[in-house]
Amino acid sequence: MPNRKRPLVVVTRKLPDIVETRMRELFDARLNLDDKPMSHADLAEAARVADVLVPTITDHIDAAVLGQSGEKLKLIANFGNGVDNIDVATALQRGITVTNTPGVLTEDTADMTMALILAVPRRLAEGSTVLSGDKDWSGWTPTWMLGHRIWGKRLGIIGMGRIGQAVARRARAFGLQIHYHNRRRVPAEVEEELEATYWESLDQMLARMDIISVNCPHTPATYHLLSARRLKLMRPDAYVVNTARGEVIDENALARMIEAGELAGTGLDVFENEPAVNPKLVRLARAGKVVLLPHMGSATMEGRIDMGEKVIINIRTFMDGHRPPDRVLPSML
Ligand code: 8YV
Repeated sequence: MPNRKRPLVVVTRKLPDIVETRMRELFDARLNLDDKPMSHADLAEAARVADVLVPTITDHIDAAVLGQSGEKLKLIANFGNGVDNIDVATALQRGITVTNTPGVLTEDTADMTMALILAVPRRLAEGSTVLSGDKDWSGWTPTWMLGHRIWGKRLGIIGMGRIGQAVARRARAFGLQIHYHNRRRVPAEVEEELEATYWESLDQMLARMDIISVNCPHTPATYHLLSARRLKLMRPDAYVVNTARGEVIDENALARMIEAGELAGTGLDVFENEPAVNPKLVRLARAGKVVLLPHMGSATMEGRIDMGEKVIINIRTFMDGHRPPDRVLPSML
């Protein structure tokens, strides 16, 4: 950017080298090379001095942090799709634009969702420990390690946006019948392509599904959408998979019900209080009843580089005086 002052861009976590290098070329980029999570006070200081803040899911950009923001901070370019780590309403009120990185983690997250849909009923994680454990394998028997078939079962997708649709496409190839609940019904051609059945009532869908996949964002409206009451509507032989946000499910109620045999199992990539994981869930994972992953849904090198590219495009466009492509609008919250 010749003859132009480079914006001070504070990046809160370590990003792939290629992304950081490009940021250094384009901006006065303050990087976090040792990847130590920033404290609330560090974030407030970053908001005070930066022109642009690049946070991730691990940074809580709340009203207190935003309250410290200086005159300069005009853009928060989130490195991530979900923006529930940011108090977007307060940011917008303060005239700060917020952007995210949609689209580039759709396929990776859908792959991980499908992996959990397979792993839980087919006992993949449990089986893989048999050969890596201390005991010798006693050999094949006709009645050992029996899971459940997924072909021909019903999958209920909560949140039929980009990721939900990508999950549906994969699931169809595995012989699952697609059902969904969404704020709005998707266009008829999408329903036709996916042979998807729409349920306006989440309660009614839950009671009829073999597997539920959570693919909606965490917003005030979706907090504990799968509440204890709703989980009780599900059949005891049904499974729940979540690669979206932990907050969408009442985790305690879910763990309690699996422990009590009121639900067949769950595969979770996200948790209500990350990085803390409900001890009941950890116990169930040790007993082979649930599959837990440490928020890996979008963790591919390609995906992270694409996310970085999106962040850079959002910052550059904004600095050039245009509307960045991935603005977060109040209607999306
Ligand atoms: C990202 C995610 O890795 O983008 C999202 O919403 O949940 C993740 O998979 C994370 O948000 C990075 O900030």
